[in-house]
Amino acid sequence: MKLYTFEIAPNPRRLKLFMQYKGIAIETETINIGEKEQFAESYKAINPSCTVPTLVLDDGSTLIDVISACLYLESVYPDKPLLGSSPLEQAQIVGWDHKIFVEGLTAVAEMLRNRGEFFQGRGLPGGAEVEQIPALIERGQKRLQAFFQVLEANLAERDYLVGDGISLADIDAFVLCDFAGWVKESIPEDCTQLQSWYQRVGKELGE
Ligand SMILES: N[C@@H](CCC(=O)N[C@@H](CS)C(=O)NCC(=O)O)C(=O)O
Repeated sequence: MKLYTFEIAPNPRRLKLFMQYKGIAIETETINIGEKEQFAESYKAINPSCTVPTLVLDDGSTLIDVISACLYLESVYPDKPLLGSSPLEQAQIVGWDHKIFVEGLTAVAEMLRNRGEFFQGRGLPGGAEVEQIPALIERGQKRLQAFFQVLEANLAERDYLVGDGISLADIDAFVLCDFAGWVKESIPEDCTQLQSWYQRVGKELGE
């Protein structure tokens, strides 16, 4: 197996924390998206979407989404499960993963990508030419703030988003809280449950 990634970017970081917690080590090559290396022909041949991470399996199959890489790795490395231990938990974790990606990570990405020179003509990740739409900055901010409140409400009576222990859902939400800092947003002061969850989960992840 070989992993192509850029660990400080949010989606690669979700996978990094997942592997770190489970103690999985895979041959890794850095694709520096800050230097636009994802657009090199050699990488495009591996992942035509020009996004990171990409996990290439021994038979040459490629997994280009964090959730698919995590599902695969959880099957191959079942110790320290992060995708639930019952059908219900598994379903809830995948549900959170989807929600956090759409309502949280995408909200921050909208704020980040629709301003500034670096993302000009790159309103969406990957190779498609998409002009910036500044109105999306405000929409992203509102969406993120609303989502922080959703997380807060769900953590009011529980220590983790799903079940009794840490899961990919917590990793996704943890990465989201840090990614928000890229657009100068942070966990709101009134989200006290989310604040203490963030501290606890960070320690558990060794971050
Ligand atoms: N569907 C992918 C999304 C991956 C993604 O959007 N990665 C971003 C980094 S966080 C990227 O590669 N961006 C490339 C770009 O900005 O052109 C996943 O779930 O892993």
